[in-house]
Amino acid sequence: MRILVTTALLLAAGAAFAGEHVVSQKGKSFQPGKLAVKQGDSVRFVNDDPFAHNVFSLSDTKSFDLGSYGRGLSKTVVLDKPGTVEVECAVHPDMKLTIEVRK
Ligand SMILES: [Cu+2]
Repeated sequence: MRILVTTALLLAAGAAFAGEHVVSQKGKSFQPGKLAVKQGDSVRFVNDDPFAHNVFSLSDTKSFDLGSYGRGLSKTVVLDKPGTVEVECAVHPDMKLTIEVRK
């Protein structure tokens, strides 16, 4: 499910086939809560709540920590390996997102 492909990002990155997906953090949940992307795609996490969220994953497929940031801000991660990535928020333990990265 490809949410959004930003032409400007593709031009800037020089990666003709990589897509960008956008996940919103709203109402203390990731929206959508499940996402399928292609290997090499990026996911941008936008904080649409009036308080800070965190984004991290301890998955073998992709381990990362984007830190905590407030309303209106976003950070991006590139998913360069196929597999399953479980994304969480350190501030709100109930927030979970599963990303399936396909070859
Ligand atoms: Cu949160």
